[in-house]
Amino acid sequence: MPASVTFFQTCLLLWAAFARWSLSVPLKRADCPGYKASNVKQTDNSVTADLTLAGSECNIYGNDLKDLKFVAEYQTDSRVHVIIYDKDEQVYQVPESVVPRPGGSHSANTSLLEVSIEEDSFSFTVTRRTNNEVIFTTKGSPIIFEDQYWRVRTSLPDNPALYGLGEHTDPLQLPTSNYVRTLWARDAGAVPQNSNLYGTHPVYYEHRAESGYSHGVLLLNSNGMDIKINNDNGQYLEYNVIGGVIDLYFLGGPNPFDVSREYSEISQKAVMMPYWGFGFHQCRFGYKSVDEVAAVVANYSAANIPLETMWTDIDYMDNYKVFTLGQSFPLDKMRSFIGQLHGNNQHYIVMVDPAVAYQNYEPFNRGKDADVFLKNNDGSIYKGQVWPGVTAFPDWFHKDTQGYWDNEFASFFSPTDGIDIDALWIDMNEPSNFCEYPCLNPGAQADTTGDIQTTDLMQERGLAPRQDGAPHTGLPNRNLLDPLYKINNAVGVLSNKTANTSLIHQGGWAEYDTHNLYGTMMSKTSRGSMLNRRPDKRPMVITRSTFIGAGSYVGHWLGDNVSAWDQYIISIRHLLQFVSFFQVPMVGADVCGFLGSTTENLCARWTTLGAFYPFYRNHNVDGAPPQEAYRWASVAAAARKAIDTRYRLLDYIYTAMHLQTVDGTPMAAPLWMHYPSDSATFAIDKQFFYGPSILVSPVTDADSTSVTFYLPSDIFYDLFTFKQVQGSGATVTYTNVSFTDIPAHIRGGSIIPARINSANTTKALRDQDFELLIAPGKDGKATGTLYLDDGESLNQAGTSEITFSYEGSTVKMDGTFGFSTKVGIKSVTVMGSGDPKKYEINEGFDGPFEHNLN
Ligand SMILES: *[C@@H]1O[C@H](CO)[C@@H](O)[C@H](O)[C@H]1NC(C)=O
Ligand SMILES: *[C@@H]1O[C@H](CO)[C@@H](O)[C@H](O)[C@H]1NC(C)=O
Ligand SMILES: *[C@@H]1O[C@H](CO)[C@@H](O)[C@H](O)[C@H]1NC(C)=O
Ligand SMILES: *[C@@H]1O[C@H](CO)[C@@H](O)[C@H](O)[C@H]1NC(C)=O
Ligand SMILES: *[C@@H]1O[C@H](CO)[C@@H](O)[C@H](O)[C@H]1NC(C)=O
Ligand SMILES: *[C@@H]1O[C@H](CO)[C@@H](O)[C@H](O)[C@H]1NC(C)=O
Ligand SMILES: CC(=O)N[C@H]1CO[C@H](CO)[C@@H](O)[C@@H]1O
Repeated sequence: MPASVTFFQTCLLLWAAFARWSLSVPLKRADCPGYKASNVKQTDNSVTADLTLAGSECNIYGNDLKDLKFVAEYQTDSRVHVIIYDKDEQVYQVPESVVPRPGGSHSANTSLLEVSIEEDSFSFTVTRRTNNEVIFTTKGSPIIFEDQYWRVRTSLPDNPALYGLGEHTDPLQLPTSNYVRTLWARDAGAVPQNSNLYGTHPVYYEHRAESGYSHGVLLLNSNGMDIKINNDNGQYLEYNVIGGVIDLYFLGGPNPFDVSREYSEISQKAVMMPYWGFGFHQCRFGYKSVDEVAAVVANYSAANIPLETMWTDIDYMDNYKVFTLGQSFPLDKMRSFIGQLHGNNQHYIVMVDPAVAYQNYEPFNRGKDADVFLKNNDGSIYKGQVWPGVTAFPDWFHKDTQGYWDNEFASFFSPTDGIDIDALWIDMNEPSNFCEYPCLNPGAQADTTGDIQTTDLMQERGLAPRQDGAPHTGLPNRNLLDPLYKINNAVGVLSNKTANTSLIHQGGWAEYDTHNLYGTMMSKTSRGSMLNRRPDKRPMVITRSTFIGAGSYVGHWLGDNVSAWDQYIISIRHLLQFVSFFQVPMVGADVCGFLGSTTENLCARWTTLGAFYPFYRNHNVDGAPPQEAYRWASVAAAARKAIDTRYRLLDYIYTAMHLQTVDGTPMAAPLWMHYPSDSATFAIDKQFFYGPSILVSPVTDADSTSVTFYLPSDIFYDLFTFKQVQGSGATVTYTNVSFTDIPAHIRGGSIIPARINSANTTKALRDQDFELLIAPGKDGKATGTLYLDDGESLNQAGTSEITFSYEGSTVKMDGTFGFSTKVGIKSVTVMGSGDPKKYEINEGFDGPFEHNLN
């Protein structure tokens, strides 16, 4: 396109923006009229009202909508749904196909929460019935609802303890002054703070110190937004959203874990991962050949460090084209390498990106023929620029995309004559686009040394009728590229470095509205394709971009972090968001750091910390010095020790994950969730609970062997020595933490079923017997659980759900025993104020037992 045309268009756009701006100038924000409620109806389980604009429009960032509907539904004893939407139901709503709604109906009288409204001027308030605590109120801040902007503000108590609103790397307890959380999925290399990152989870948890109760608030909305938290005019939280409806779910708790469980009813329960997925993983970007990948596996073995799973980044592809193999990764060698891994009970994972090279090759041609790529308004395929150069992007809304993806997976990842992967890694699905907006010629910015496509090759079809005007697909005539309200996207305009937001998906959904869903829709489709090729086994899919509900399909690695001490420790708060608040439990950061050069001490420390991430993978960027655990003696020693600990505890954490998949109880949690009445815990995000009972307190300072950490007022026992440590609600300093160690404590009151010995693979681990580690609480009692299954079947033939209890000197096992196994419990170790006492027993997992240890 000639530059002059572009210039002319720019002038037009500027003029149009100016015209709109000048229209809105006379009316100030303070003058927005708000709404007036009428036709208010209260039933046993709902409140409904009609809302009409209460004065002349303020049109601050578009056009005010005149007629709205208000609906509050009591859905369960602890959940209330409040939705404010346009009377004509044109405004975009997150499709049920992506986030199915839980529904439900419950009597208002017996709900934990109560919704009340004021009619003129309209406001709504959610209170907790038991103590009249105001959880959320719009009183004093008129609601603004325009075609491309809406605003809702709730006032909050001073210094509120707020969490969530990810994905971010900011403090776990969110700042309350002058703070903005922008939600707009982006490829955020180096995971900076104060920035929008890969995923969007518009849910916050709030803990009230005074009452000791917690609640949660989900905004079920996928549009770009700024959530402002400030105290410039009283403390408040304010949503500034560029589309969609006001769709809020209030979760009444009352304890913090209840809020997580209540949220899991909306996000859907997290999907269970295979047992082997908890093994130790090695990856890097920059392995140049299958021989090099195989050498890494051999070197792990030679170093006697158990490697469960080997990974390959995009290096395996031919010029980074998905569903191809490069010259140094030929099919025969790949098949024999993978065959060897499988023979040793090890596993293999590769990356797949959504962007398909816009080139004359089969996977592209088949996608073009199936018409499943995102299209411009003129019917041509939308082009961006990703690793292979010019690319097309699958439209996950298209009815045939699942079939297309299934077919590519079935052939490329065929167990009989393709790359027989055990699990999948998906990346770049924000979607990431290297091309800067307006990206008029992605080819020009692409690497021109690779295969170059010519558009002549492409007989593109016209645009299928996609804008079908169905309800909730969005108001017409919006500016989908440059709305007047500018969210604080770290890379500027909405479409920069991602897909053009004016694109329309099949079904009429605008990318403007559905951008934040792209990664989760790819996750769902990819999980489907993995299941299609191997219907009987649990898929493990690890994704970068996530939205509400992603955990019901996939896990998440925390993206492209940096090999730096601050990031090692920040990984904890980044991880806890996902496990504890967003119901995406299978998460972990790249151990030793991804970008830049790690150091021996950092890598050793990170290897010991990573052993307590649900997902434990060492990963490194191309060009950086190698960082496999065997590269330094201290890191190798740290890895052997950390993996030994992790594996002996693997069934304990597998049990915790299983519980999360059943009822939403987070498998890892910050301290405040366990000690909600101890305000000293509210801001702690350098320590965390791994499973219900193990408190991990890593060394936090660079190259240090000392750490000062907090122990709540409770009994703890050192995880390694079993020595009792009385916590007193104060910090404790250890000055003796070698680089192969990490402080960890068992909370009194717990029974941990552990394997007596570790093993070189998780398969061999499953043949090891158990011991019970009993850590009595102040009252001398302890309890624990164990879940057993075959570790990989989608539908289990039989499972065991076992409970342990200890009281006096009696240890009991009870529960259901449907999983048949040869292994059993060989000993019981009871901790106490003196030395731990070990008792030999010999019990199988086929029925209850009771032993008096005296
Ligand atoms: C709920 O409370 C209202 C008014 O207090 C009462 O009329 C109604 O019978 C109650 N409903 C139930 C199910 O208890
Ligand atoms: C594996 O170990 C050998 C011997 O120490 C070393 O020469 C080689 O560079 C290592 N290769 C990789 C990929 O780690
Ligand atoms: C993005 O959308 C705008 C408006 O439709 C259009 O002018 C521009 O060419 C688009 N860019 C691409 C790369 O499709
Ligand atoms: C797009 O992002 C880049 C940074 O990656 C920035 O330099 C550029 O100004 C942005 N362009 C627009 C139009 O916002
Ligand atoms: C480190 O010191 C603490 C207290 O000073 C002690 O309880 C712990 O056992 C020591 N750990 C090691 C590994 O020596
Ligand atoms: C793991 O394999 C190594 C040999 O590679 C062996 O020396 C070691 O004993 C094995 N460890 C376990 C726990 O089986
Ligand atoms: C969370 C965090 O520490 N992010 C940092 C990652 O690295 C980049 C580049 O070094 C920093 O800018 C971020 O602050």
